[in-house]
Amino acid sequence: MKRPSRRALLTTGFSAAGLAVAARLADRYGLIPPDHGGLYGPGATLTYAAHRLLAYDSLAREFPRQLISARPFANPVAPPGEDFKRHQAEGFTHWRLAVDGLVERPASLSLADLKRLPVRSQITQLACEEGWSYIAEWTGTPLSEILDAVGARPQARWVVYFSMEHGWWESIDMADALHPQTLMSYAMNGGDLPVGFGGPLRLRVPRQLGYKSLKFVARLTVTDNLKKFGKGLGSASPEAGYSWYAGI
Ligand SMILES: Nc1nc2c(c(=O)[nH]1)N[C@H]1C(S)=C(S)[C@@H](COP(=O)(O)O)O[C@H]1N2
Ligand SMILES: [Mo]
Repeated sequence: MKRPSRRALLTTGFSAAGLAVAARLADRYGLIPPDHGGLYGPGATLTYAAHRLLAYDSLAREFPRQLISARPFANPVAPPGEDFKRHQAEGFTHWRLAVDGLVERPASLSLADLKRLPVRSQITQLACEEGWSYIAEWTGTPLSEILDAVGARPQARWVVYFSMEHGWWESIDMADALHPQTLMSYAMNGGDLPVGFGGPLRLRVPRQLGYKSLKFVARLTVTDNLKKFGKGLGSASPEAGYSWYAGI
């Protein structure tokens, strides 16, 4: 993807008159979020485009070990279905992460396969849109390593990811997909990732609000077109009234 210059946005400015120009610029550089329609569309576009233009590579804050929350809060999830319970009883040895779409070598990766790829740990904050947050250490495979391993094609623009929990799916752009802090995490605070926190596998996207950090991830699809998924808004969140892009 072609990267626009900082100057292009800065000289446009954020004035009301600038809004239309900014929208045109955003369009030209592919900076339109999938949920750009409707009442909040222009605001969502401006936020997303500004983040990508001004802070494409920015890092989420990482914290010292002593700030790890003693009692992290696990948001309740739907009761697990029979499939999930079976996986849990088997110690997740048959859990697979399917990787498909615009890739050279579609794959089905076990936790052991993932653990053979390069590993990264980081201490970051998970913030829910409802106002609470906690800090924890997450360990896992950078999503970029998975995309490398399967050979993501150059047309790739988004990564769509699906939870085993019904109705939960999300997507991110390549800026977040290839970002060094975006981890397919299988461990938390030094142990296996607990089921309450999304174990065995959770995508941690620390530059965005908690709802983008999907729990129980079982499939990734690389695509150049989000219109093909759900209602075409990029993820389940905008279908429920939350913005697709939740950068912090
Ligand atoms: N599969 C699944 N993923 C999910 C959720 C969920 O209910 N189901 N909740 C999301 C929301 S809204 C938040 S804020 C975080 C909460 O993460 P936590 O349970 O580690 O606090 O997980 C996100 N991922
Ligand atoms: Mo949340």
